[in-house]
Amino acid sequence: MSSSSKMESLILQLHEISAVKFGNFKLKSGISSPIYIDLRLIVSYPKLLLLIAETMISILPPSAVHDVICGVPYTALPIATAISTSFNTPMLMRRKEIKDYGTSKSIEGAFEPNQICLIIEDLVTSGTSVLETAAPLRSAGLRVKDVVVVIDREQGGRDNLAANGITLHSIVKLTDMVRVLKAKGKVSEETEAMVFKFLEENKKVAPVTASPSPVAAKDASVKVRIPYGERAKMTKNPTGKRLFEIMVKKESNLCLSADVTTASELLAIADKIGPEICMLKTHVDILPDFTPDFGSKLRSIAEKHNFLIFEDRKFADIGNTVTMQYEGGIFRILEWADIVNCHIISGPGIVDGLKLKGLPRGRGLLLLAEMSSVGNLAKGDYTAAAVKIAEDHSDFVIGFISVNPASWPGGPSNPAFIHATPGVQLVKGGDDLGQQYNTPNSVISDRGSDIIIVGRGIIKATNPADAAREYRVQGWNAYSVNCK
Ligand code: 5BU
Repeated sequence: MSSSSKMESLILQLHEISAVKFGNFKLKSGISSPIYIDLRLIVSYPKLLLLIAETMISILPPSAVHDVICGVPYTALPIATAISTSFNTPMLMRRKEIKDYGTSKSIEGAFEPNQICLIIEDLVTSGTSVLETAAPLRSAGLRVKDVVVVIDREQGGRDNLAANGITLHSIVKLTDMVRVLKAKGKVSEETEAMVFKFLEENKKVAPVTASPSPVAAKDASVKVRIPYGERAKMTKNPTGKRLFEIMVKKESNLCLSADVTTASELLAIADKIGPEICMLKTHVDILPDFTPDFGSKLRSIAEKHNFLIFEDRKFADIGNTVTMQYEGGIFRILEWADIVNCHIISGPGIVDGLKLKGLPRGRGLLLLAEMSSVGNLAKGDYTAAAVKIAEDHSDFVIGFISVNPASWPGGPSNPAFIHATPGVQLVKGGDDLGQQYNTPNSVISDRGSDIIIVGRGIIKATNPADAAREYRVQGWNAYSVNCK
């Protein structure tokens, strides 16, 4: 059989088992599509599964060499398994959920650093799922250069993947598939025209996460970000500017929340994770072994690795009191923290107070516009008041602690302001005390934030340095795919 008749036979078989459906379907990205492809069904047709596996490998150019393969969970797992057994190529598995017991590994299977891993996927729309699998593979030291898929929906995936250094190979493009089905009398001319029109109108689907917020889903195809480097030029505050610049230089929008139990552990983890982060967040009042030289020690580590220090002090009192709390006491926060944050519950006087001390030193302030915990009251008018206060003090306020800035009326506000979001882990969830977690991609891509703040996701990982790298890569990918 020639390769084109093999392709036709494969397309017809997929149609035969109803893996290709025509109608009106809502896609993961939120858009409605006249065609839907469900390759989960192929597990019931072993011969077809094998044919797909063999065809995938046969279409690869010689440049797509690889040592191991990894399927994107879950639909592509059986395809990857079939390829692995047919071609005797070792397989890896990426966990979608990372356990917090046992080894906590996100990649299962044996591999060596620098080995090349070919990603196997059933179908590509925007390429998000492929990127979500590539990130932990790369974090684990593997090289990812190619992905092979059964169907390319031709909706931007190729470009989004190329922007992340991954070449897309597909058995069949959606337009070719519909053309073959039309030629074989399986779909009408009207259906064909409808699918082509849909593809024409939806050429570019921005990457989204598995559970996009309604706002993000609605706007998924039009999301474009202003690069951090451009925003560095818009901010009036020197610390805000430096933060954007560090993010660009280190390709990191990761802030480590160093919630360890001693100052010596904190300094050790700051040194270890320093290369991965743009900012390190402290709660200095939880450290029993705090000594007056803590600040200078931390600052020298921050200089060594080029990150900023953010003391998550959450000031809340009247202006006069916070000036003393900021500068004085045992901790002398003003001496060593580049950035602090405050509630606005007491009104704008708190910002005046902090500014009095902080601005002459070039420090910056984040306003608590939202919080990550269940049932918190920072929303609606409160959030809007934070935005207003920030605008009135844009020389000192560098941005916000936010949770979903994309949902704010008018979007994430003036691009000079930065959004930092706590409550981030690799899987959505929460703890027993009200913390709520979203994924790096959902926080940066769907919710329009700029910085992910990660605590236990890194601190409690078996290998915090590996975990930090994974968060950095995921956070950065989520930013860069929408940044043109
Ligand atoms: P976690 O281990 O990633 O859950 O830690 C989150 C950190 O962010 C922790 O230090 C909190 O005090 C901090 N945090 C938060 O979780 N939610 C908020 O709304 C604010 C800060 Br503000």
